[in-house]
Amino acid sequence: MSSSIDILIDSAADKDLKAIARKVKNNERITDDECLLLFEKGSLAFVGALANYIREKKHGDTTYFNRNFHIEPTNVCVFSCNFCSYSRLYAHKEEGWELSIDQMLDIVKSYDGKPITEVHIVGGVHPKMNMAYFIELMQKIKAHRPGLHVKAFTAVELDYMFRKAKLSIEEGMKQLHDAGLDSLPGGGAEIFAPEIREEICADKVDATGWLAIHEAAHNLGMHSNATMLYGHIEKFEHRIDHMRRLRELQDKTGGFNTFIPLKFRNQDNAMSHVPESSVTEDMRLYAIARIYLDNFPHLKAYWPMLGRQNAQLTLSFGVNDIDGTIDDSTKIYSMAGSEEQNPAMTTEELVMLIKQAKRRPVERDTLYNVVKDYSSSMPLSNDMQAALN
Ligand code: V47
Ligand code: SF4
Repeated sequence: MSSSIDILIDSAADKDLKAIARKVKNNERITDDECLLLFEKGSLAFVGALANYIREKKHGDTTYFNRNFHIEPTNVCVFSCNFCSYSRLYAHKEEGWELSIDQMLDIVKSYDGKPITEVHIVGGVHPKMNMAYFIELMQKIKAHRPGLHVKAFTAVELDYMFRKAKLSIEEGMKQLHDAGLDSLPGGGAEIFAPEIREEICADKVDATGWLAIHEAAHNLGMHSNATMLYGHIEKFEHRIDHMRRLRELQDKTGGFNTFIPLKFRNQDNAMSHVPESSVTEDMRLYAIARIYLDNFPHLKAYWPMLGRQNAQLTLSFGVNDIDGTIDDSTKIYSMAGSEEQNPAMTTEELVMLIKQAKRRPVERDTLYNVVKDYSSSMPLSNDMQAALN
């Protein structure tokens, strides 16, 4: 009997697409040219089936989520990315917020006794929130709750912090790691190609700097994620260039956990005239990323940005992780016009969302250790059960 991948190989009309399907079957890496071909010629059904084959080979039906909360120390930012709906320039900081260390610690304490495994801390780049400030924050969080995994600071925030403190990347990273920083989120990557970066975020850390910061973290044994802000003015070539640089660093260090494509949202920012990508294009991108990034263990859909239903759909296009049960403390997306104005989902809702897609919900910690398998253990309320049937 033919397997699904054999049927796909046999049915591909284009000989180059057929060759790509064969490579996927044989666990071979696709080239940049082949990736471009997928973007240009691969139908949603074709790339989706290939991505799903890879996803099921790597993870079966398992779909991860985690229980985390976000802290955004400030939305005051010295940079002025054109896609950002969130930051307030330092010159207009009366419109922004700045949390003190005690206020952030109070947020951490508000989760005492709750089964949360991670705090995700990112925000604008405030000129007065420096290394000493964040070292104290890390130390206090760890003193209060040593088992809480601290995933914090984009490479943009770190680059600014280290330069201000006149520290090398290696030294700065070591100081924060020693203070309690466990891993890095994937933000700030946007699109690496300089001609696009110049147009959308000219004044912040460039590709070389972003990659060097993640490499330094990996060399200390820390893990990190990588994002790509897509669906604006970039071309397919720029997406491939971005993913190629990530694939190369991953070959070197193996330190990336997850790739997270972030769909550009166009509300209330300096790029509001740029139309947003269609759902078909979103799904094609997820699928192609799954095929190209063969050395990334996980592919995540960030549901507050995509919306719940589209995030659910990505589970058939290579995605095996839908982030966390975040509460409504994150504003960067709701301010950019994302689907979710108050992004909060209970564990029960997340489990249902995954089960509706006929996948197996598994709660993980930041490093993908299994916390709990919900495939059969969670009794759903009658309403939820009815929605599943
Ligand atoms: O780098 C800002 C993006 C990122 C917009 O590592 C926008 O687990 C779309 O990286 N439209 C920060 N995106 C957030 C981030 C992240 C999120 C969730 C999980 C993880 C992780 C990381 O938000 C920025 C930028 O690419 N962003 N504005 C916008 N208008
Ligand atoms: Fe600042 Fe980040 Fe917004 Fe850029 S995306 S302006 S670095 S908060």
